[in-house]
Amino acid sequence: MTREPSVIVIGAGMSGICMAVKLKQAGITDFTVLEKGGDVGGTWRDNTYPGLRCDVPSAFYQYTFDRNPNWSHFFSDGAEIHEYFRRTADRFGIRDHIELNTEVTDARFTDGRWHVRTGDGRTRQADFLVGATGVLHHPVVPDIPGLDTFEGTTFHTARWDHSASLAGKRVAVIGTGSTGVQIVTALAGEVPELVLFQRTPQWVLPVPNWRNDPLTRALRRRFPALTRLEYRAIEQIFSVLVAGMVRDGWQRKLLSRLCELNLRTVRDKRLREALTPDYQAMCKRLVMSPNFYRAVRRPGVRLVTDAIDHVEPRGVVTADGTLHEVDVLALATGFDSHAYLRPIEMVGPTGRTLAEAWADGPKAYRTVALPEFPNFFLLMGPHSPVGNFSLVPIAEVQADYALTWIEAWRRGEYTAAAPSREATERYNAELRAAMPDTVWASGCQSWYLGKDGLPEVWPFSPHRHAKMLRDRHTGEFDSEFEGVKA
Ligand code: N01
Repeated sequence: MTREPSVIVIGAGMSGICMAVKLKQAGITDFTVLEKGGDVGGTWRDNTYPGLRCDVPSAFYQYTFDRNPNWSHFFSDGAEIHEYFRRTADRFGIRDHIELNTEVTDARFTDGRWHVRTGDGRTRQADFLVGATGVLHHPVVPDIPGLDTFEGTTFHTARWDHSASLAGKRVAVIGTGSTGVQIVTALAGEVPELVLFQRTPQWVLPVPNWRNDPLTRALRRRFPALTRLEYRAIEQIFSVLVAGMVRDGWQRKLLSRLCELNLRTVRDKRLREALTPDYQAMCKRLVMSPNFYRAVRRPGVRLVTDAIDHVEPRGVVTADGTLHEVDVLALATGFDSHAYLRPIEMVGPTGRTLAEAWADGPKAYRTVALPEFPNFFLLMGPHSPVGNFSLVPIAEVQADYALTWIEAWRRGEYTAAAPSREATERYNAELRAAMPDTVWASGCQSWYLGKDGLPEVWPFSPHRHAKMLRDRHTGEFDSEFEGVKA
């Protein structure tokens, strides 16, 4: 028996596009991608701040099925990456399957199918649901007293207001994660006054960036094997580095040393002390920048380490009572990395809701599925290997996994399947046991940590994650649910 599955994918960012292309390549025609924004590209559509670049080399931050020989830089900028994802959607003919400005509000599995409701009140049905809503897409606006009284321009960095000209303006940036560092590096010297409010210093790895010259690009176009080789080489290097830096390997020592040497380039003792973290490198996501320390030393740039007390109409007041007058306030304060699918309301056939399932924090089965939510798969789900690694190969591995289940359904091997609670608990217990030894649990605050203080990222090598998902582990799945005929 063969059946034609219907699939709804939520989100047309990097992972949603990946899933859609894979469905199309498998000959599945009945699929729809519901995207709440007005364009594809997810994070690369939302983030347009000055200095935006991917901190993973472009040769490795791309799909294996759509290698681009024309990347302009080793680390390309946000606009170029966004354009790449838009082009992939066009080249693989999935645009017709994408419904933009269509926000999913709730999804229920009843009568053996997913019933997915969108903001316009419509309900669509499908045999499978894939959540590809991304990890970092709910901006966190800090709870700073008086923030709404500021008379200048305020925005979160993921909602950069390009209508507000920065020419001649005094700009404040709150936050020193990858985003804050990139913005400060880009704006130093471009605006008369730039104030960086740093709550916690970051370790910064000075990885250089370079332009891919026309000859290199021509060679890549002429010999596509070169791009494949480059991808594999960077993948190997990243896998070895990430695997060793998560635990206490030589890689962690090497990268820590490079960060320390970078910090030493700051000759001013007081400034260097202010920029010196009191936790291990890589405990927070490592920031990559060859020229951040040069930027903070430029005339017109000021690093403020006093705690922010409140904001008033003219600027930011720190705990020592100083008013830092500014015209623009950019909130580089990060994202709610634990939201995942929420606020979408999901209900499985047993009546269990996603809110109940994740009351103690998001947990999944092998990063990709949830007990009691049959025929549902997650891309970039809880505990995915997102720490300083390319998310693109991870999305591909997870999409391939989902596809193997969809293919098995097509062959009539089952009707509805979800991982068992026991298997999910066993898997999560294994993750929990591995967490205390990871660098993320070595004593710092970061978006990697969950409510329970334990990291919500993959504690092993990315290679092990890929290997784990090569097998469907069918024995760990339940296939009988209320209202579903086997
Ligand atoms: O956010 P973050 P991000 N008062 O959460 C500070 C990816 N990314 O947008 O450290 C004062 O890292 C907070 O301080 P503290 C990448 O995965 C990738 O920078 O909590 N400060 C911190 O300094 C990255 O890891 C690229 O003490 C406050 C900052 O805000 C992830 O996105 C580029 C505050 C938040 O840092 C998130 O990076 C950019 C408050 N009330 C981002 N609240 C690439 O290149 C928060 N902070 C791919």
